[in-house]
Amino acid sequence: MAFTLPDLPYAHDALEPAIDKATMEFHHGKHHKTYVDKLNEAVDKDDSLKDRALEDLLAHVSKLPKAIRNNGGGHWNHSLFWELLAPEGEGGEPSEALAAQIDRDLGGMDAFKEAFNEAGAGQFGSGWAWLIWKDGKLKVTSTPNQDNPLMDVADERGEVILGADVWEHAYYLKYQNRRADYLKAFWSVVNWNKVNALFDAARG
Ligand code: MN3
Repeated sequence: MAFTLPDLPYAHDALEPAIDKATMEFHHGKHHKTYVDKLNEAVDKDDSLKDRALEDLLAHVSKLPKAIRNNGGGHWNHSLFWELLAPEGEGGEPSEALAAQIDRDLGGMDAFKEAFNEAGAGQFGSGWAWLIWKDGKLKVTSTPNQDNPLMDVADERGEVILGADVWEHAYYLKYQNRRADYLKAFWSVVNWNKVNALFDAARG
C-alpha cells in the first residue's frame, strides 16, 4: 500500500489572513507531495519496509534509511498539521480538561502560547514546535528538520497534541523572515476541536 497525499480539509484560501493561499498551494501540493513521493520511493527499495504503518517506521528511524526519517517524518507531520488548522472562528476552543491541564503543567494559556512560540522561534533552521503528552504531563518541545516526538531519535518522545511547522516554506511568502509574526498568527487558525481530541486520546 503506497502512502498517499491527503486532501486538505478546507480550501487553499480558507486560512487567510493568517496563512495565505499561495503558501498553502505550495506547501500542500508541492512540499507535502514530495515527502509522500520520496517516502514511497524509499519503501519500494526495501522489502522489509513494505506494508508497515508509518508510526511503526517512525518509532524505529534510527535503524532505517535517512530517507524514511526525512520523508516519513515529513508525511506524518504535514498530514497532522493540516488537521490541526481550521478557518478562523471554526476551530472551537480548548476544552475545560485541556485548559486545566495547561494551567497545571504549563502555567496557563498565555504562558503556554509564549513557551510554544519561543520553542518555534528558537528552533535553529528548519523544524517544528510541539505540545506533547509525556509521563502524564503536557510539555512543550521542538525538533529539527522533519523529526517528530514519535521518533526514537527525538530528545523528547511523547504523544503529539499540537504542532507548528516552522520551516521557511510554511511562512516565507507572506512573512519573509518574521517567523515570530507567523507563529503569533498561527493561534487564530488552530483547530482546538482536533487538539482536544488528541489530548483526550493521549491521556486515555
Ligand atoms: Mn512544511
